[in-house]
Amino acid sequence: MILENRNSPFDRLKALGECIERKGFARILEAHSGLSAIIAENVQVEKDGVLLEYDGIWESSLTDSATKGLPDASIVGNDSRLHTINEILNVTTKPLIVDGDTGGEPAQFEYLVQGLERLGVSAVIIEDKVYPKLNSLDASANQDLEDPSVFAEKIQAGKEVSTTRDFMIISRLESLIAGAGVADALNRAEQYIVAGTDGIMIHSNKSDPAEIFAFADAYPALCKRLGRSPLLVSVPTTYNTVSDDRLIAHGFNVIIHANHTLRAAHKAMSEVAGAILLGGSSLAVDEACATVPEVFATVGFDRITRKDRERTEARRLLA
Ligand code: SPV
Ligand code: MG
Repeated sequence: MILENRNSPFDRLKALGECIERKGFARILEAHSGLSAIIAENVQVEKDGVLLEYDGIWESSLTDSATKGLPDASIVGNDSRLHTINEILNVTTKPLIVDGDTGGEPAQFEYLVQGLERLGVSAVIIEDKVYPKLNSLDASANQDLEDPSVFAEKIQAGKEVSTTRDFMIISRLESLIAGAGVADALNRAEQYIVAGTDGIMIHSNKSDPAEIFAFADAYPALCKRLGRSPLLVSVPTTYNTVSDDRLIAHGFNVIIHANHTLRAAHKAMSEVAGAILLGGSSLAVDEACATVPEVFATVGFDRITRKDRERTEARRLLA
């Protein structure tokens, strides 16, 4: 299944833009490993007679770090992140959006853009905080904003080294995370749009979506004034009383469910580990676990054994 569904890096890269062109939006799920990416790629559910699936995958700094047992605090470097990105690309075909943290210095960002584009990643999102950044979901953490003109230069530097028209550099506004308000976010969005950004992600760690909607509702007029309409991106982790459909109605083109496979795995692993101790055997957790054949099938082990049998049979017939 996995080896047989290959697409070229360039076809994958373009597929995110093509999806948004076709449907108006893309719904994205986080992955932090090959296995979680296979699940994000393949999950399908039927609702009201319509088959639903994700349009792409988010490679998150939070969940990539957490998978390695490390905090999301600029500790896991690009080489390690690229390792995870490769792991995901190796076993999937859907578009990948990479969380580029702050992007680092402009020269570092140039190399990141070049590397991601070559691999067939569709977009990188970088945030306008100063290095070293701390995860945005901790309201008690320092969330120092970058000077917007410095950030705009970094966007420009990335756009200059990008060689395809399809690779997207998306600017992530951290104004609401830093408590600087919607007006600051709109002001920064203007500078990043002028610098050539392909998208704007407006982030919030509040459960109330009021600021997100205030920004989204003011965004079309800003785009009209500037003569360009970069994509609008939402990460509704904390304001998830709002449905994807409502975000789409407010003009969002990309919706990223940014950490849920890792959080689900974290909870399931903790519960199963405790239940084995409590039960004195693993019998009681069988229901909570995928079977070994299910794991084999998910990662393509069946294919290996089938090919092996076919080769043995072919050799036997020749003998
Ligand atoms: C991530 O998933 O790493 C993100 C989104 O950057 S958030 O954790 O909400 O900051
Ligand atoms: Mg992140």
